[in-house]
Amino acid sequence: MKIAILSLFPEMFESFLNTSIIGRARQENLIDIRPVDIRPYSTKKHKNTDDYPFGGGAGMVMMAQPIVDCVRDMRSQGYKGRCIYLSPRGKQLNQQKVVELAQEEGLILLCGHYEGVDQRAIDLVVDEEISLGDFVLTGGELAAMVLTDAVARYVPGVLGSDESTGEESFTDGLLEYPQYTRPREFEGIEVPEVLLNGDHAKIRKWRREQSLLTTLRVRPDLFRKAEMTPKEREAALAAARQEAEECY
Ligand code: 4G1
Repeated sequence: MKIAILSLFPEMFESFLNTSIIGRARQENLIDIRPVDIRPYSTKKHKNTDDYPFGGGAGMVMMAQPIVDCVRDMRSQGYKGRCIYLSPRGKQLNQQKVVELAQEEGLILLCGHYEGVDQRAIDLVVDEEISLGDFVLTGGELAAMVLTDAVARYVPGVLGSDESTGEESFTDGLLEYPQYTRPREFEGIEVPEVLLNGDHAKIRKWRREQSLLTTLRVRPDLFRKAEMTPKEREAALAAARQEAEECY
């Protein structure tokens, strides 16, 4: 998979690209992630990339010309697939969209800065706008890193057999059960007994119950959609009821 990330601040991607699973996948040539500086594409004398907004208002707008020329140059260099503008105007990213994007041959990600980009660049070269959520960011770079990280995990070979995409319970629409490592006791808090006994059927059952109960407690919207047996559903609801009663 080839991903070009177009930005006015390509240096922001340095540690992301060279660390952990993404760093290893790049070294092994499983993914080609290239941060691309938009500035050299400006035809202005001083390589300006932003200008004042027509109609007035605060801040600056990224000019269409350097962006459009940069995207077209990436196309000529074999960067295929959808061009995505990370933008608060897009639909919110979710795991279904991540899996869909991972099927593309490649991606061109455009990161906005300041007040965003001239609408004509969007009209000319952007296929889709995607948002991380409803909050204010300084730029789209962090959003592009989040999207790239999530998509790269689905590229064959990027995850080791120990890190498969199915293991996270999110695949079944549930949150994860609590995890513990050594020592067995920390600041007076013991690791739950069931995890120490080596009874794997019992451990599986406990983890499933914990996933269901945590999901019900903090994300009732996910709980309602998740697949479970009527027994599991009743047990989680009973445990939550019990907890609620303990408040009195
Ligand atoms: C209006 C958030 C503006 C922000 C309303 C999530 C946010 C890109 C994202 C903004 C950005 C809201 C994102 C805002 C983002 C141009 C440059 C847009 C930065 C910019 C809720 C600033 N997911 N924000 N505007 O944050 O790029 O992808």
